[in-house]
Amino acid sequence: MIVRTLHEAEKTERRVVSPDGNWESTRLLLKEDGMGFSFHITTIYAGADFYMHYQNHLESVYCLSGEGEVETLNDGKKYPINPGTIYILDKHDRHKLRAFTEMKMACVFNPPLTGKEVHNAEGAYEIDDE
Ligand code: 9YT
Repeated sequence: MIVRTLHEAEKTERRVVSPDGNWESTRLLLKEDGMGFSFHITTIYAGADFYMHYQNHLESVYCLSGEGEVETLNDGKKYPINPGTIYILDKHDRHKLRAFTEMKMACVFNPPLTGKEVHNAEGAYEIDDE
C-alpha cells in the first residue's frame, strides 16, 4: 500500500508551479507508482482564465473548493464550477477554465503523468513514450 499526505508532498518536487502563473499542482500519484492513472491536487489561482487541450490524456476534474466555470470551445457551452462539481474531458475537449475565486481541484489523468509536465503551446502535456 502507498500512503502519502498532501502536506508532506507539497514540500517536495511533487509540487509543480506552472510558469504561466495560472495554477500549481501537487501530484500525489504518478506513473512510477504503477496504478495506470495519476492523481493530483491542483490549485487554480483566482482570476486565472486559460486554454487547455489534453490531446494525449483523458482528465477528470472534481472541485473541492472555490468558484469558476469551464467552457467547451467546440460548442461554446459554459458550465459553472463549484464544490461538488466534476467535469470529465472524455473527448479530449478543447476548453477554457476560469477561476472567479481560488479553486482547489482533485484531478485524475489517464495515462498517468510522470511528474514534471506543464502545458505546451497547445495547452497539452507531451506523452511519455517510455
Ligand atoms: C484542471 C487542470 O487541468 N489544471 C491544470 C493542472 C493539472 N490538473 C495538473 O497538471 O495537475
